[in-house]
Amino acid sequence: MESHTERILITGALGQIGTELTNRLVEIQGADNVVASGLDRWQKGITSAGHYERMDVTNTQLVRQVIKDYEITTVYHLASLLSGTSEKQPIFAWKLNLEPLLHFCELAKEGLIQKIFWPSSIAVFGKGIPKENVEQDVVLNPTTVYGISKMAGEKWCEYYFDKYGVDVRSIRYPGLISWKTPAGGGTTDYAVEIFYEAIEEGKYTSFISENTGMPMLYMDDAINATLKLMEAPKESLTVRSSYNLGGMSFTPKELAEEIKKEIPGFEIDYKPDFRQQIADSWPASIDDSVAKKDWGLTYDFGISEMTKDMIKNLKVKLD
Ligand code: AKB
Repeated sequence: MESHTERILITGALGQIGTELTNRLVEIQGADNVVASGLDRWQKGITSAGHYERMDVTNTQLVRQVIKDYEITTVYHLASLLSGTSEKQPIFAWKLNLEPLLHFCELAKEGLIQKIFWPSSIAVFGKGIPKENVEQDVVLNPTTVYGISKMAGEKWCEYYFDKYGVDVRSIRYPGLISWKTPAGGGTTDYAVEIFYEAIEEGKYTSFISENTGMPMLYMDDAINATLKLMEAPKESLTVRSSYNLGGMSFTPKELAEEIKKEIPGFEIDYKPDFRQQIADSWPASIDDSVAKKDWGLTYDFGISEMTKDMIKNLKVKLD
């Protein structure tokens, strides 16, 4: 493991992953070494990071200045539009999901930063790819704007590593589930919303049909995996596009059964919307053996541990 003080910039720091990743990075590196950034105005308690920059990540001049001012060594570039929102704003999604990544790669090429983390997604796989246990190296065939942007981003990461030795690392996240921050604009968001509605209303209408399986990951496991990948020695990494991460796989019906064990009487019905088509083009389960072998990926949460933890914490939060 490489253990030294880093100066970290997080983009999208107020988002679903960003909020929790920022807290963990503050614990590890100290608040003064962590700069959170996002589009919101600064307000007290906005983040646990020692610094906050209100920054549009497509503003290349400002980004360069922030990196210089804070002597940033490592960037966690999380700002992105998710799958549902990307379908509604395709051109903007392409711009936001791709251009800042290229800019960070350029800054690393110049030697201004040393390491970049960039999230990809299971959305890269797409139509015609086996549904179950999708391997690391299958041909990618995304049919969504989001998937296309993530596939292109992966290729750019690989290109900058091969050509210029830029140390950019990436994970293909499945759906992420957390009680601390709401999801926003994704196809897998039903698996977060369902918990809020189960606790507050005792029922939920799912926008994904009952037997559609998708891979999911509890946020604690997602953060641990991200930090593990970033701490791994360079030489152990064999994938420079993006690592598969399987987490757990379940359908809305299976999740509802699990919730009923904790909230008897919980009811679910199904009204699939445009996101069903997106889900239909994604895999149901993922083979993540390469990540396990290269950098020791492990998980603590399966569907029942996750469900119990979500309900326990959300009940307190929503009280
Ligand atoms: C989404 O649903 O868009 C995201 C993802 C799987 O990348 N959660």
